[in-house]
Amino acid sequence: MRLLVVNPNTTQSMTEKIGEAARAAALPSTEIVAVNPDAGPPSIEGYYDEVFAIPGLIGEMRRAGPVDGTIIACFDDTGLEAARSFSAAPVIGIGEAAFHMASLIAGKFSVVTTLSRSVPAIEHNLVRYGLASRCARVRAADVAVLELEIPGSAARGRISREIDRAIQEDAAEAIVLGCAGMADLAAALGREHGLPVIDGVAAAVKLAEALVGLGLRTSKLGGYAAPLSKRYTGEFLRFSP
Ligand code: 5HY
Repeated sequence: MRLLVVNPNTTQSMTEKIGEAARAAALPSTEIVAVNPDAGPPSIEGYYDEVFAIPGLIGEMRRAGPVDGTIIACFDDTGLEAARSFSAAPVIGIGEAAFHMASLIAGKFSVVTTLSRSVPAIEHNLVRYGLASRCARVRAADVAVLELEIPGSAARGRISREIDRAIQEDAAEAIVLGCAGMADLAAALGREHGLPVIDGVAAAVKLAEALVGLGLRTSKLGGYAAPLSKRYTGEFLRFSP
């Protein structure tokens, strides 16, 4: 099968990291195509960045052509509903994937994300997905997204300390890493802290493989129905359904 993994921000080094994490999790027979848009925010930190990342996300999906599944490699699950409306193949957000995986192995989990401004969107998603009751707390490690791309930065230490707090204060039984840019940290942090630490990229790859393996595709009977044909104007003309 062929899975498209879209990093909706424009930071190539993060896309490469995401692609490596996806390939490490994927079956040998699964082809991973990791991409990011040229235009848009270099990092998504809050609602305003998120909205300007969505055209680029849809543009990469249009450019990729036929795929068996798409993974949105941004922990806010940026543009998830629009992407599911656009594509008949399954579309998985790494946030939703990680929440579901955590709920299968822990009574309750905590999320450790980047900045506090990113917390409300994640809390909102947990409610929308029906998993808020399984999440003890969404925490911010006070790490800017692009700090994760700087070798030797203090980011890993701050994330590790926030995991300690989640274990001590939340009684968290598992940790979900709340940024695609943390994908390379999950295994080591799990060993360091002695509990499951989940990376949403790997979780999304395995869920996509499961859906494709079962022959399940996005239902087009409701909100994910294909967009109605109409002519968009101006710079969005090329997105006309
Ligand atoms: C992400 N932002 O996974 C989110 C994380 C966040 O550019 N990639 C980003 O902080 O919301």
